[in-house]
Amino acid sequence: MSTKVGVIGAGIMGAEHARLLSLVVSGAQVTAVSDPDPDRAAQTAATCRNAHPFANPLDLIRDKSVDAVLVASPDQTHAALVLACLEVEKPVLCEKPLAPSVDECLKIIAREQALGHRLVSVGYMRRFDPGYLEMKRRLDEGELGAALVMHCIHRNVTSSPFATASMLISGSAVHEIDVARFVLGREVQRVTVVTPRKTSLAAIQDPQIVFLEMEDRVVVEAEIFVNAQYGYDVRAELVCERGTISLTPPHDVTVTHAARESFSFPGDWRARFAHAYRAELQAWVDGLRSGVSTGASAWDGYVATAVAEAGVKSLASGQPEEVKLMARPSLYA
Ligand code: ISE
Repeated sequence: MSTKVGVIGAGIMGAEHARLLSLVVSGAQVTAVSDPDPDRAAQTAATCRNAHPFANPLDLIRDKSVDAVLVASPDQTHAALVLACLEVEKPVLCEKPLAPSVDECLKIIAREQALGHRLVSVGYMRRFDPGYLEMKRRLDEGELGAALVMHCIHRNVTSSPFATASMLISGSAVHEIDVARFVLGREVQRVTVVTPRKTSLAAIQDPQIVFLEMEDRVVVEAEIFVNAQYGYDVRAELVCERGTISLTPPHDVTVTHAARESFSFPGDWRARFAHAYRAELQAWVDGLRSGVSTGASAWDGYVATAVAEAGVKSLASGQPEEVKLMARPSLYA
């Protein structure tokens, strides 16, 4: 019997998750799709063989045809929807961020702790990307010595017309924050956001450089540039005591032509992280069946939001900002 999944939100990511769950992931079936736009809900539901469209996500969460929920609605709706899933004790995979504010994340953690078992996963999909996994494996192996510095690049083609300067941190740099914690196995203690000359091609402060001071004085330096024009480009290099580990550009072919060698960049994260999204969903569905939680937990979601909040504060103050975390509850040990 397949796990019956309800997908909330039929925008770019909701439609993509629904497609992957129906056509690529094994052991799952999308039985319900909700979106405030009835046409969008119906369209995505139709791609999932007999899924029912819903207008109200709370009805979807409570419906008997749904065993587990995937939340891919706008960020500000995440906390209420995840809490509604916990209310009826249904597992939920929430797209990043878990919630835009620390207070909302803490409510989720308190509720999950009261239930005494983990039901919440957060869609930080880079944890399933083969490149970052190999980077972590090689670091943990120990041959290269301790990690000292991590250089990251995160470039999008263009940002949405509604983007704000703080969204570079809360929407994009959160991935660097989460993956740095994942690879390095250390927490962030201080965040500083530096604002270089801004591109004339956007109204907001873009690019931004985010410095994360981690435990043991490991430093992560991430360039976030969301109007880079030329393509979606994510890079990382980890500098260790006896060598470096870099992600290699994940293109399938390099073309030589007319005295040039070239390759193409993807247009956005869906193509760049296609493998990661598939692996993340498969691991979630397998975990639901075996009872083992995988991927980023509600705790990881809370930490990423807490660090991002400090980053947004630093963007405004121009100063380094401390990250203060609550003690890690035993549920997330
Ligand atoms: C977007 O929301 C994502 O999550 C992408 O992974 C990220 O690269 C992009 O910058 C965000 O806007």
